[in-house]
Amino acid sequence: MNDVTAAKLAEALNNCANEPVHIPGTIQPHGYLLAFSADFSAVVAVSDGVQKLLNAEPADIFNSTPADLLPSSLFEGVNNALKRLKHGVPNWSFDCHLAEAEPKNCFCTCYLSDSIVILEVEPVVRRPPDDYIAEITDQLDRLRETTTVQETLEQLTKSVAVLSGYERILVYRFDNNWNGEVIAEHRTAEDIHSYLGHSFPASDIPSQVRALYQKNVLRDIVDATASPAKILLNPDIEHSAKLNLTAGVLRGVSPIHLKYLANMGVKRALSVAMFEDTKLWGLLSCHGLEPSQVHPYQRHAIKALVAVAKERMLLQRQYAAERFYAATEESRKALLDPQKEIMAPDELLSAEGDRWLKLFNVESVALVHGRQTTVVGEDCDKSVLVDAANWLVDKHSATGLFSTSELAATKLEAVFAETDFCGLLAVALPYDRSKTGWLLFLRKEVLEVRNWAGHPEKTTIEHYKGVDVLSPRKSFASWQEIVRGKSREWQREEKQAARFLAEDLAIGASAYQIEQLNEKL
Ligand code: BLA
Repeated sequence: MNDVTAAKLAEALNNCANEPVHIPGTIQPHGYLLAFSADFSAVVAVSDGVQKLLNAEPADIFNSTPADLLPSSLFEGVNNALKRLKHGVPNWSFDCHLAEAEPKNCFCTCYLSDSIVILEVEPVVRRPPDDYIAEITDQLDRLRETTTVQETLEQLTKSVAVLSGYERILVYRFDNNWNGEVIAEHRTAEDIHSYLGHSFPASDIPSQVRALYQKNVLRDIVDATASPAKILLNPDIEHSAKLNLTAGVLRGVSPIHLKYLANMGVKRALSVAMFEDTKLWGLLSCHGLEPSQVHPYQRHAIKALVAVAKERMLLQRQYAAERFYAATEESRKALLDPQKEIMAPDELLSAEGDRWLKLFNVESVALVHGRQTTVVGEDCDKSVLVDAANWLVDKHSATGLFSTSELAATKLEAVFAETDFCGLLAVALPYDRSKTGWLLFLRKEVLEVRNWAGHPEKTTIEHYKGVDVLSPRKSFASWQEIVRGKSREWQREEKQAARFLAEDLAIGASAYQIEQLNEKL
C-alpha cells in the first residue's frame, strides 16, 4: 500500500462518504417491498421475489391496482398507516396475517419516499417467548439500578444479549474526529473475539452513514452473507428519483460494508444510535455469528433499553456535574466572603489556588492581571504566561474563553514549546473592558495507549462503482499506538466553573481597586 499517496487516500475517503446508501436500489432479501403512487392507486415498484408473497408475477402486479392486488388485511393496514404518515410520523408498523403466503405472519412497515408510499413486509419466522414482556421489564429494572455511566453501559450490553440473542454486544463511543472506541462489551462465550478497549478509524462509518442515524436510529442487517434483492420499477410509470429507504428496516446493505462484516467474521449486525443532545455520541453495536432474524418486537425492546440507558447516563452526568459545581461553590463563597479583608486578585489566587488544582485536576493555575502574574502549583515561566495572555487578548477577547488539550496543535505551540504543558483552559476576567486579565488552568501530558483494531497503514484502495474507495480492513488484529502531546480533555462543567471563578476574581479586583482609591483620597 505504501505507494498510496495522502491525496489518493483523501479522495478515496471522500468517495466512501459519497456512496448514496439511502437509495441503494435494493433491499435485504428476506423481506419484500412494494411502492405505490401518492394517491395509493398504482404500483410503482416491487422488489425482486415479491411473487412469493403475492402469488403474481411483477408484470401482472404492475398492471393491478393496490385494491385488487393486496389481501384485505394488507390493504387496510396501509390505508391506516397512511393516515398516521399524513400526521408526520416517519414510519408506521403493523402486524399482518396473510392466509395465502408462507410464512403467514408478517410485520409491515410503511413510510414515504417523497410522496411515494412504501410498504415493507418482513415474514415473521420466530416469535419471542411468551414471558418476553416480563423479561423486558426485568432488564429495564436492572438498568435503572445502575449508579455510574460505566455500569449503565455494561448492563445495557448484558440486557441486550438476553433480549436479542446476539453473541457480541458493544458500546462504541465516537471521539471529536469520529474515530471510535469500544468502551463496554458483553460476549456470550469466552472464545468470541473481544474488541473491548479497541479503537476504530472514522472511515469505518463514513459521514453519510452517521447522518442516517439522525433519521432512523436503528440499522438491522439480518444476513450479511446474502445477495440483496433488486427493486424493479414499473416500466409504464415515469420515475424521477430512486426510492429513499431511510425510514424503513429492509434497506439493501452497501457491498462495501458486507465485505467489512465478512472480514470481521460477523454474519448479522444491528446497531442503534446513542445521542448526547442532538449529537451522535456513540452506537450500540450487536454482532451475530450466524444469520438470523430478530423479531420486530425485539428491535423495539433494544431501542427501549437504549433510550432508558441514555436517560440514566444523562442523570448520572447531571449528578456528577452537580457535585462538581457544589465543590466550586465552596471556593466561590471563600472568594467573596464579606467577613474577610479585601484582597488583591493575586492574593485571592494564592489563597484558593491549591483547592483548584485538585478540583480541576490540573498541575498549575495562573492569573495574569495587570502587571501581576501569579502561579499556584507547578511553576511556569512568567514570560510564557504573559505571552499566552497577550495572544488570548488578541484572539479570544470576544468569547473570553479558550481551551485545548493539545497546545502543540494550536498557535500557542511556540509559546509553550519549552514547557511540559499540553492542555490549557483560559478564561478572561469579565468586567475588565480590555480583557487583559486571564485565569489560566494548565495540564500536563497524559500518555494515551490506543489499541487500534487493524493497522491504519495497511489501508488499501479498490475500484468500486467507477471510483476509488478505501477497502474495508482485512485484519482486525490489535495494533498499538502511543498518543503523545495531549492532556485530559476539558469538560463542559470545568469550563463553566472556570468562568464563575474568573467572575468572582473580577468582582474581588473591582472591590480592591475601589479600596485602593479610597485609601488614596
Ligand atoms: C456501516 N460500519 C457501518 C455500520 C457500523 C460500522 C456499525 C452501521 C451498520 C451496522 O450496524 O453494521 C462499523 N461496526 C462498525 C465498527 C464497529 C462495529 C467500527 O461493530 C466496532 C466494533 N466501511 C469501511 C470502509 C468504508 C465503509 C473503508 O470500512 C467505505 C469505503 C463503509 N460502513 C460503510 C458503509 C456503511 C457502513 C457504506 C453503511 C452500510 C449500510 O447501511 O448499507
